[in-house]
Amino acid sequence: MPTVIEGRHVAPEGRFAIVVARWNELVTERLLEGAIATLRRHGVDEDRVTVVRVPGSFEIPLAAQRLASSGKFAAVVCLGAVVKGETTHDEYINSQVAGGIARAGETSGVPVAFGVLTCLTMEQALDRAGGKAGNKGEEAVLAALELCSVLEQIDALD
Ligand code: DLZ
Repeated sequence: MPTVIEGRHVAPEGRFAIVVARWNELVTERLLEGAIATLRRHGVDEDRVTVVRVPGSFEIPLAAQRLASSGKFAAVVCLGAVVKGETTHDEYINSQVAGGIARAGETSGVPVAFGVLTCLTMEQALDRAGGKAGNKGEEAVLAALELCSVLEQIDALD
C-alpha cells in the first residue's frame, strides 16, 4: 500500500497573517471578511490573526515574504483584486504577483496562499468576492490550512 498524504482543513497552533491590497477595496474587503470568517469557523480567533494592508497587489509579495520568513506565522494568506483596465498594466502586475507569492512560500517553507483575483471586469471580481462564484478569500484560507496539514504530515514521515 502506498503512503498517501492528504491535507485536512484543521488549523494548526499559532498565528495567521493576511496581506490584503487596498486597491479595489470594495472587492478586497469582502475577500478579507470571507478569509477571517473561514479562519474563525476553523477555530482561529481574531486575536491569532494579523491583517497587513498594502497599497496594491504589486506590493503583496514583499509583505508576504517578510511575514512568512519571520517565523511568527503558521501561514500567510494573500488577498487582492487586479481588474483589467484600458492598458496592459494588469498583465505586469499579475505576472509579478503570482510568481512573488509562490516564491514567498517556497523560500520560507511556510504556506502562502494565493487569493488574488485576476478579472476582466469588476462584475467578475464581485462575483468572486462573496457573489455567485463564491468567495476566493475563503478558498485561500482553506488552501492554506490544507497545506499546513500536508507539510505537518510530510515532516512527521519516518
Ligand atoms: C496601478 C494599479 C492598477 C492600474 N490596477 C490595479 C489593480 O487592478 N489591482 C491592484 O491590486 N493594484 C492595481 N494597481 C496598483 C499596483 O498594484 C501598485 O500598488 C502600484 O503600481 C504602486 O506600486
